[in-house]
Amino acid sequence: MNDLAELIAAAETDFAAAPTPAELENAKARFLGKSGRLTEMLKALGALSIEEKKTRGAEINQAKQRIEALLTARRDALAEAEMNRQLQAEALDVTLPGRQRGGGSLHPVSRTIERIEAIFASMGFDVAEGPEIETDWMSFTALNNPENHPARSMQDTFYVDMKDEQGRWLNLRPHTSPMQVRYARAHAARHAQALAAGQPMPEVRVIAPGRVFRVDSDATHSPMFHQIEGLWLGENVSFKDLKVVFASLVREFFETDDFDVRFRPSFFPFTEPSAEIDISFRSGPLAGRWLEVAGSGQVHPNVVRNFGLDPEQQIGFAFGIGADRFAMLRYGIDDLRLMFDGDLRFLSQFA
Ligand code: 2NL
Repeated sequence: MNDLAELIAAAETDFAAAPTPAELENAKARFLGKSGRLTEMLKALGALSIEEKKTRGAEINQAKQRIEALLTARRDALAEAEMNRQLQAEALDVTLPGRQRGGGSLHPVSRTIERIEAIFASMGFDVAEGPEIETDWMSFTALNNPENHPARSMQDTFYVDMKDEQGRWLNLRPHTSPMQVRYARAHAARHAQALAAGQPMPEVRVIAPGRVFRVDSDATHSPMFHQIEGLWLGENVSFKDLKVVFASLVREFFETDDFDVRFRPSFFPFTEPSAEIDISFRSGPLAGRWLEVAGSGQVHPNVVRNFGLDPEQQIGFAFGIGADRFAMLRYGIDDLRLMFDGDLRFLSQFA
């Protein structure tokens, strides 16, 4: 083998051994670069005679073309290998199932509130929502709470570090009654106009759902929970109407006729007389137990006056139900805390 054949063989081996395009370019330089082996051979031509230059020059050029062809072949091979590697790495299996969009759903308490709103709406009740931070007058005074009533204490009610116009601390409302007060007061003007025009007295028929706050926390009490209060005032609205409204709520909400309702005497500052409302299912998983589901009563005359209405002409009832408790009874949930942990294993069961 002459020196040029050896050089070609060496280039072929070197190019084949270069694993990357960069290393291949280094290998190229060793043969075809400024001081590469082939370039050195061309420089050595100067020492030869004209005849020898011709033949040797032609041979070297042939060898150069051969080495360049080997180089191009190796470049192409490396580029193709790189392309295949990329194709493999970025392979897309178009037969895979699509990515699921995380399907949201209503929280069981929201779902409960929406259903109860719809049931009351079907009985002609408005839905009133409003502020969660309230004045002392709205949360307590308007509702006939005496100045020294324990509900006002820091042990029972959360306060906000800000005072109202009377110089009293604002509170996180402990019930949604303030919204009914706002609603009733806004309608007092309408009553006055109707009376002046000799029209029949418009009724107040409203529910107020929403978050409420009390200093209380264990398996059955959360410092934040949901209440739905109801108020119905008219010329002649009585406990009889309350019983019908409440029985309708229970029938629609729990989708059964098979239950009893009882009123049990109680006390609230804002109603007189007052009653707890208990229900007992005659069948199903909750059968046989009396369940306390609401507080209620005939709205106290002082409260009617604070609405801006005349208790001699406007009479009626109010009630308060725990929306969380309704949700627990309806869905068979035994720990209130599950409701507010935000655990998707629990929540997704209601999707
Ligand atoms: C309870 C007790 C009750 C009311 C709420 C009420 C509202 C106004 C006027 C008079 Cl604006 N009363 N609300 C009345 C009786 C009971 O709730 O323990 N609820 C879970």
